[in-house]
Amino acid sequence: MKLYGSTTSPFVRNCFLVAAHHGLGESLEVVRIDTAGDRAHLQAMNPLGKIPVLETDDGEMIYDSAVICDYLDTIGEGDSLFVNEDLPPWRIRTLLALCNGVLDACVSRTMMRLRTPDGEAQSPWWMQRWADNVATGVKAMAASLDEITDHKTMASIAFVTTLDYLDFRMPELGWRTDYPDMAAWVDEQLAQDLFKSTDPRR
Ligand SMILES: N[C@@H](CCC(=O)N[C@@H](CS)C(=O)NCC(=O)O)C(=O)O
Repeated sequence: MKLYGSTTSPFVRNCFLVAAHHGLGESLEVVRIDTAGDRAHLQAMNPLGKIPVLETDDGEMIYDSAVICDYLDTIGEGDSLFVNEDLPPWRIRTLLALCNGVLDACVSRTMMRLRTPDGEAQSPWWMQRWADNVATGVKAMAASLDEITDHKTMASIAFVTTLDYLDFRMPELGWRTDYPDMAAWVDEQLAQDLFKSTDPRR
């Protein structure tokens, strides 16, 4: 299998962490792709032009990241990350959607900032809208923290990758000050080898 992506993408990181949980790391070749430069190549695999894309050994292209995570979970050998005695599967998927929505807003904001560094072509309205979406999303994550800390699930993985991405790309948000309990839990998780080896700053 090939996972097309980049080391900075939190969506790719989620997929990689699911694969690693299931002992699929060896059978997964990670192929770096530049979303701006390799656009035609990427669109041929995913018409939406986004990473990650998973190419299965049968040549099937799977996107987006939530679907890739689901797929890897079904072929893996470890305990399912979408099945848990305390959290129904729909709740795990809703919390994953919450995290991915926060990431969508943060990624859009980051792309706008990086592509228009002088700020001239930026839309202040959209920059504010994305910042609001991130803030209300993180507030909802903090309110759900007790649901996810006791078990390793897709939701707990997504909480960590999402909040670490905010530290990386939007440090001015200051979520750690507003939610110290969540920050303490995230730091415990980030000390684990798998999170360390997938740090987007590396
Ligand atoms: N909903 C998608 C989001 C993926 C996404 O936004 N990926 C970004 C990189 S982090 C991307 O490929 N952006 C390129 C573009 O939009 O042109 C998923 O979960 O896979």
